[in-house]
Amino acid sequence: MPDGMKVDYDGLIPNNVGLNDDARVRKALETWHPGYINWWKDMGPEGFQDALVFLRTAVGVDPEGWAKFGFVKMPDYKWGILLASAVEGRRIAFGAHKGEPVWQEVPGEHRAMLRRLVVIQGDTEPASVEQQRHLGTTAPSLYDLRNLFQVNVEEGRHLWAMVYLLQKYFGRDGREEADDLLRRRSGHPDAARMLGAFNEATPDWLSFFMFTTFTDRDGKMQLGALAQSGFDPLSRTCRFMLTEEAHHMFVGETGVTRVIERTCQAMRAAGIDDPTDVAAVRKLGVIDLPLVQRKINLHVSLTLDLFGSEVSTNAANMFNAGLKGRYREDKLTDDHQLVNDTYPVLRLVDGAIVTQDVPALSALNMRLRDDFVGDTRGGVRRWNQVIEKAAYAYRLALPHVAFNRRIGEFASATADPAGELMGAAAWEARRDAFLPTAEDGVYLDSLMVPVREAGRYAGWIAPPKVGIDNKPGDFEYVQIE
Ligand code: BYC
Ligand code: FE
Ligand code: FE
Repeated sequence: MPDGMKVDYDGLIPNNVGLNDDARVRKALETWHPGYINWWKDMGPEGFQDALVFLRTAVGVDPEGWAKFGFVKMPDYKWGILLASAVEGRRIAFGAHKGEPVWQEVPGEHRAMLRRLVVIQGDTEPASVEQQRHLGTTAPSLYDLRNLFQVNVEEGRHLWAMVYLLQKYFGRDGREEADDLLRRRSGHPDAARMLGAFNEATPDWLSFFMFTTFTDRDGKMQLGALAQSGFDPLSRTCRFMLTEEAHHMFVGETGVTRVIERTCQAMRAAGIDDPTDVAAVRKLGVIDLPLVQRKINLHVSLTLDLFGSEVSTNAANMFNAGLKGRYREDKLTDDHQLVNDTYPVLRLVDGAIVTQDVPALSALNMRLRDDFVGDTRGGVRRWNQVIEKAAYAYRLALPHVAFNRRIGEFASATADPAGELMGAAAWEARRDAFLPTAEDGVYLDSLMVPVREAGRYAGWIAPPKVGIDNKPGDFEYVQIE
């Protein structure tokens, strides 16, 4: 096995970074560990800390079969520190340092910026666990319950990944940042998480599936950009995290697919021809498609905010410094410095949405957001195929990027999901057609009753096509008590 791929499972913290030979960092992490476990027990999945859960654990970083499946109590999960293998002779691929060897230590001139990136990335991971902590009590099946917990333990591992970087490379202030990551809380009035979307509630399973479809996909895009970093330990960490992210988006996208499937089946069986006849559809105990659309509108707009301002000097500085590249920078074929390039950005000018060419370096957030929007289209198309197959004319769509924004160019705009600008009063008057309403919440709550018999599913969601790790339909993914 190539060096750096061996995972040491004997100590408290499984790792392939040679912790056994690094007494200082091992001690720092072992000191941080009890606080993490306390946080997990306080803020992690509520009510299931003693359940045996069928989880995958990373036991290597080679693409083939790194996952080992088995039953484990979540607090005993082996949260490891795993870096993808080093690439021999790797060089910085972009920015002012392009062509120089990658850094194995923090470059002093960029220290503050790099620390901030690692802290922001780290902050989102426990935030999502906190946001999802109540969902276990209403899971629609043991299969879904297990998927929720798999996502949760891996987000916990992503926190470990960033804490390792802080403890190993940032000395005392890194240690303080690592402690603060356990102190902030999603939605807390005085100690909130750093980015907007991570302080929102995830009140029901449809929101969970939307979050993992869209917000975890922001994770994919941001990790993709950080995987290009000239700071090699960050790059290697993110490359391995990306292999886990794929499963999170799978859980989300197939979750929404199964909701739509069930709704279409139930409507057909009841002879309903009009999917917008919400009263009739809700009598069947399934989730109407207009509500699915409103949830898409909400979660997409919250997630678009996570890309920051369209025009951003922070983004330009991070790129120039060689810290954060573009999505798939290594596959792009320009000069990777962008000093003389422009990029088209959507802006709000004199009350109209227009496209303006701006210096490409300042438009990197916009560019990553464009890549994100492109990446989401396949999922929405697959959702629509389910509706089409059931012979309904209804179609789901992504909202326009100007809709319901709090960050960037459109923070002050009031646009509908199609991108039509309107007055604030007109927008307010139509709000309930755009975004989930209090009544929607009450209806969803009424559906969120737990199903805990192996192989059974709540009435609002279809069973999955295949089991996890090819297990049969009646497999008991979570053994409660
Ligand atoms: N909320 O130049 P600007 C994931 C702040 S998800 C609150 O516009 P910049 C995951 C910004 O910090 C991926 N504040 O933006 C998914 C700045 O503040 P300062 C997470 C915001 O800096 C699911 C000011 O506004 N990783 O992994 O270019 C489950 C002006 O900033 C927001 C990352 O995001 C906001 N939405 O870009 C679990 C990667 N947006 O400095 C996990 C690391 C902006 O003036 N982060 N601000 O005080 C970054 O690359 C950048 O910080 C951002 C912002 C892209 C987030
Ligand atoms: Fe993550
Ligand atoms: Fe994730």
